[in-house]
Amino acid sequence: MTDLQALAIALDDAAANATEIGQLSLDHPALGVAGAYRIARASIERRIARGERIIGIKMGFTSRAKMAQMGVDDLIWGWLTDAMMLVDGGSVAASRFIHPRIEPELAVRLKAPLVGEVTALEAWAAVEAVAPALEIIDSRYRDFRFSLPDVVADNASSSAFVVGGWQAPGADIGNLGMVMSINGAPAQFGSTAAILGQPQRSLVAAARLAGEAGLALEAGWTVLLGAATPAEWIKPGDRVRLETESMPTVDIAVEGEGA
Ligand code: OOG
Ligand code: MG
Repeated sequence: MTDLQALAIALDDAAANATEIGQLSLDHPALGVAGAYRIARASIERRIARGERIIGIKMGFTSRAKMAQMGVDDLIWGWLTDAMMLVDGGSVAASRFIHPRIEPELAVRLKAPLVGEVTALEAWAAVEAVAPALEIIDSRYRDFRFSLPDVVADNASSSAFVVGGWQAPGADIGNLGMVMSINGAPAQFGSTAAILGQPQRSLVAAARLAGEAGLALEAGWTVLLGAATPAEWIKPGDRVRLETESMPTVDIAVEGEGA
């Protein structure tokens, strides 16, 4: 088997320098999903060594639209660090990214740990607050193309995210309309129901997948539940706004040359 640490360094360098690399699976066809999660973990350890802090996880491919767009049909997860978190209403430099895309999501913040097999009711009881969110994904692979082990090793394309105003988890979040606009023009329309039919299921899946990796979702963590629509490309000068039924608006601007 190849040296997983060397692959983790290649991916971490690509992310840190915003430079693309070739798909790992082309040169390492024996790389499986388990090895890929070890690569993701090792690349996050490098971020932690540089002073970043883990603040939660993100779920990927929880909607049919995303699976179809990327040609992958398994749920995946990745790590979130404090350095990925942007300020609602603020901006982010385009130079941080290789070929960024944005997608509408829901985020939850936990008040109690969750681990392994839990029911939706148990999962929801651990939620302190829920919020609309925009996730900026940026695959480190050329042309944004990957296999399942590739994208898992690349920390599920995690790059940046912005969370809107936190709400009490009392309201029914199962079928909230979402409109994501770029520069004032609606680009994607969807519903939170697109997230596994009911976004609470994404939190159940997050607890299960984390448990399989020997981890607990921790109190205080943020979990991104996955995109409700396909992702949209973004470029310098763009301002992206997400309107979610019965929730506050969240928005972010992309700064840089061309703006
Ligand atoms: C992988 C990440 C998928 C989601 O919300 O489904 C994801 C990718 O599409 O590059 O974040
Ligand atoms: Mg996402």
